[in-house]
Amino acid sequence: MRSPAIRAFSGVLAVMSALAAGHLLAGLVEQNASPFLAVGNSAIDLTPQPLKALAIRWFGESDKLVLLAGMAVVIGLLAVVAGLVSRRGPAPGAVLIAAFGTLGVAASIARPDAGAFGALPSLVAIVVGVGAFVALLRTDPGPATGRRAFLLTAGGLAAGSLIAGFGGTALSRRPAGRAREALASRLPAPQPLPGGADFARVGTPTFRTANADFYRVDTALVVPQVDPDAWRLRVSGMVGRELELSLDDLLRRGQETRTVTLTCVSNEVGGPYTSTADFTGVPIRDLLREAGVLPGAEQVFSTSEDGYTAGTPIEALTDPDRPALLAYGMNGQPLPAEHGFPVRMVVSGLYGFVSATKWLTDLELTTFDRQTYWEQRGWAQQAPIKVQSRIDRPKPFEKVPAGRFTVAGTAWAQPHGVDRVEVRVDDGPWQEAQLSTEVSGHTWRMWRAELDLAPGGRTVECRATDKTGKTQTQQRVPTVPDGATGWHSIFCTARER
Ligand SMILES: Nc1nc2c(c(=O)[nH]1)N[C@H]1C(S)=C(S)[C@@H](COP(=O)(O)O)O[C@H]1N2
Ligand SMILES: [Mo]
Repeated sequence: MRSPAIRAFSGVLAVMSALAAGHLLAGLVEQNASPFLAVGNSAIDLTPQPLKALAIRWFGESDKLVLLAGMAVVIGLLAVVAGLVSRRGPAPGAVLIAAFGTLGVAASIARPDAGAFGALPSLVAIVVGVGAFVALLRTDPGPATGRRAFLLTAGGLAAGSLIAGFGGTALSRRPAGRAREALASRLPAPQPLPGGADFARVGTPTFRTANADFYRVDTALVVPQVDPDAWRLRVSGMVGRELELSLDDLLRRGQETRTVTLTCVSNEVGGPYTSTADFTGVPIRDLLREAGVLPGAEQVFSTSEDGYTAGTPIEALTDPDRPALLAYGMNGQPLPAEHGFPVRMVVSGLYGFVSATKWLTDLELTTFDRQTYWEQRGWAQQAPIKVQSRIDRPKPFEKVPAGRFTVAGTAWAQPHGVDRVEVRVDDGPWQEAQLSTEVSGHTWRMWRAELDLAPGGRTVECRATDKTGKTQTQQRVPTVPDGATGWHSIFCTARER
């Protein structure tokens, strides 16, 4: 038989061909049924909460890339093993490859968004993987002719895998071109902001976050691609009248544009998961009135295209004072795919995991008994945003000139708004910061303050107070279950000029 190196190579090539064939087929029938992605998605859903939190802390928004790369390494090693154990013939490796494939089948069927063809890509992957492995190991090892045949088979499989892999990815990115343009023409251009809404010149973010820079947090390994023509929103459960609306139906209803700062419950003190945009869509309260909420209903249980679920208390959605939208526009553009195209929820004052469902497909009026995706994983049911502030300048451990120095940052307390921000150096007296022009209580507010920094190591801290008079607590609590608290502090070194 073949040398160990050739067998290992055959294992890797066979598994690669299998995954590529499955990926191509999934691109044609069901994107997330790709064996590689299905296993990855199951891994995300099955990962214990502490490990997930660690992954987000270490890798931030690259956590999914790290997972995919890690999976590729593990699968590669298993493929090498499949080759190495097939010393006398392809049978042991073929059995192993079929066993991995079965894992893919299980993962694709178990997906909450699995469709009728869920298992097909993984089944085809098994056939291709076993077939390729047997073909590679069976090519006559005799000299010239055998080597030619092997190289031809290997080359063919490698080229085929590349084409299938890229093809599958291209197919699952089918653009929603026409509907997107129709939507774009219905969206208002962003209105000018009042002067002095941010202190971007001294290091705060801009008041509005560009769509491309808006933070992104979700469980989707690949961005769901929803066909806007086939999209329907169902409003059901404890309602007088069920609704089923197309995108056109939604566009015919009253349109509202609100500037809202979204905040993630996973944001550590000082973290980046908060951004602001103009969201355009239909007030959720209008749809609830249309459907007629029955007495006893407590939450709107929302479901996304990819099976994610969240629960929003009805009071937050019917409160006349706070924006609560089924949004299809973001900063004058149709929602980008990463942020929930075609329609997502946006509610001021609640963390995103209980209020901002992207790729929305279902709103069900229920009681709080019905558990959501994150509740099943130890997060809270009720999650109003906690007043927070962050120092953006200086950066941690930055070296700054001693003497007068402008520190600047961001604060938020949706839906009430920020009333005051104070800063202090090395446990000294609190000094009130200057606030940017208020846009609304539903958005963040920037602050700046001139500090006098004596030479040496300095610790700068800030704290905010909201419009109800509640001052940010110093007590540090972690993000689980309902959002971190504590004062952001930065250590910097002031140096004589
Ligand atoms: N379908 C779906 N919607 C989702 C999530 C998700 O994982 N899946 N994550 C939620 C969380 S935790 C947050 S903070 C916001 C983030 O929205 P963004 O990515 O547009 O900033 O989306 C929410 N909506
Ligand atoms: Mo979040």
